[in-house]
Amino acid sequence: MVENLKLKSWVSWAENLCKPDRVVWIDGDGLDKLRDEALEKGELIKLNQEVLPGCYLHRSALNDVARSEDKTFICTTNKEDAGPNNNWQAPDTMYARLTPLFEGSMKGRTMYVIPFCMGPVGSPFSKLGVEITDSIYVVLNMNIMTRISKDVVKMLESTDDFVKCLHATSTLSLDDRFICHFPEDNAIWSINSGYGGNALLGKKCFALRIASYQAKHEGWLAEHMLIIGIENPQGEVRYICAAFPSACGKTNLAMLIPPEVYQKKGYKVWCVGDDIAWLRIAEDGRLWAINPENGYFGVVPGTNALTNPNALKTISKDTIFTNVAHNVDDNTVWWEGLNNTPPKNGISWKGEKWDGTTSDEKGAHPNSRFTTPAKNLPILSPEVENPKGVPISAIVFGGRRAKTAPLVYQARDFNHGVFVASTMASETTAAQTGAVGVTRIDSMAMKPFCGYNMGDYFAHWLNMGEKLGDKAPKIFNVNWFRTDDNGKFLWPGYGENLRVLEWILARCEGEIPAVDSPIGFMPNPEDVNTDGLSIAKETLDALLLVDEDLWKTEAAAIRDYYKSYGDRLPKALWHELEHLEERLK
Ligand code: GTP
Ligand code: SPV
Ligand code: MN
Repeated sequence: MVENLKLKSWVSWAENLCKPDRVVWIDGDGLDKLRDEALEKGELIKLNQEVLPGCYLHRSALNDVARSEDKTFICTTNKEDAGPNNNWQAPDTMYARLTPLFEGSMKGRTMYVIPFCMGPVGSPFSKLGVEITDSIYVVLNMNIMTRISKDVVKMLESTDDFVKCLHATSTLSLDDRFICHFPEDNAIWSINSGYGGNALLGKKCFALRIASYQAKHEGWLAEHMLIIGIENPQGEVRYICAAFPSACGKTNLAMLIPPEVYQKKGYKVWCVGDDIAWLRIAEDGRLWAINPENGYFGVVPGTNALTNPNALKTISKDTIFTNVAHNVDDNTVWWEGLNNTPPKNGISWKGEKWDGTTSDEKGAHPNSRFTTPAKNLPILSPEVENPKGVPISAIVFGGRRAKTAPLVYQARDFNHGVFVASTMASETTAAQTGAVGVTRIDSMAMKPFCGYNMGDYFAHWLNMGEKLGDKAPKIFNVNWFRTDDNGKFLWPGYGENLRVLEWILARCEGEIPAVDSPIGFMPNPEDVNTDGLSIAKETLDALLLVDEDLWKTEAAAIRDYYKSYGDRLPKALWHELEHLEERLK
């Protein structure tokens, strides 16, 4: 299908290895036939097309419902280059371990070859990839999440610069499940998982792990960040990037609907991206961002008409639901947090009869997901296809912290911001396998996604700050998840988060003063706009409290964490830590 020799020989090599019955190239056409095949095989269930046009339900294997971090490897020649933040194996060792697993793995099946583009087609920011897979589910999801077209196929005729992504479903055996990255070879090998982040290789594997490695060498940043534009009543749009760990609120913030008082004043929010940002310093010396993706792979539970009406509208058509409950009576879908009326005649994500009352079992898996095209989002930014991207005013970091982190604070300068980001911690969620609710440091929300030693990554961030100079975005930290003594969230969150973003933008414009604290600049409580919000003054005070004892414990944990990077940890960050310890004395 293509004449590019490097691509052709790689595909023939994969064909010889995996031994499929046939090879099919994907250029965006003929997907209806594939969908029909998936329906026939039971890989997809066609939902009620009157209520949910173009929507399908997929149930994954019970052992394959989240990213498997313990099965994820960065394979660099030197172990130190992968860093303490990654599982490591030498490339030769891993190729030798995986080759027999791929051997004949597609016998009796079809091998699909998917050329795809991450980022607007034709943008100098964008990058090409080719995923080989034997899963129709992967093909259909990649078609939503990335740009797939004849134009992309054509682009591959004239370049050898593409990431080689090899995926096989195989037996889904947990023991032989591997998601391996070979950044020195621009290659990814994934086997025995069909789940999102493990199998849709354009997403975390390419757009973060491989791209972060490329970005380090090419002088840009690949980050786990949403991108939103906030339009003020004067019609000016300012863009913010925000990095929160998995299942900590990126999609919800990216699609937020302003509180009524803001709507009346004329505020609008535009979504550029909900999960990944590629950032470069442009000719004007500022930091500009594109969203490399073309759709959203979002957490379903908790999505409803109050929390995220934009998402709800978006997923009412052309959407693949994975691991939600099936309402057999009207052939629709249901999940925890949609409403209080679970189906009477339902089937749970496990494929078992379920009616919401018979057991403690959930109808939808906590990490059940929707895959939906960006073009269906009502507040999609008109800049989303702009090849230059959008200029970034502020970078926000945040996690899920019951205590410790206040609602919002600002870093004193860029280096302090890198310190704040590198030391952010969050409670684990269902987005990765393993225990939920364990607090761990997740630097820049990138710890599971940085394709190289994070000590070097911090140095790269500091270096970018130096290059940006006084044009650098201001850096902030937020926490929507602070709780009271009964474990109840103190902050209403969701659309109301715009109130915090307004403070952030006012700080960027130098419009309001702030209070200096040991951890950074805090808002004066009266500068957090609470018009139209019923929140007690004590609650707001509690949200903004910096508990110095908790922060002393935090500083000690940071010290241990930093030590794990040895001499790869930049000295500037040790200085920042000493400064924090000093101020807490
Ligand atoms: P990934 O797709 O895994 O990267 O997750 P994400 O960061 O996009 O998180 P998402 O927006 O899907 O939110 C995850 C969970 O957090 C959902 O259950 C949301 O309902 C909940 N959530 C999001 N924003 C808020 C908020 O402001 N306050 C509270 N209390 N919960 C929130
Ligand atoms: C995440 O876990 O951060 C996700 C979902 O966005 S996955 O694609 O599985 O990584
Ligand atoms: Mn994510």
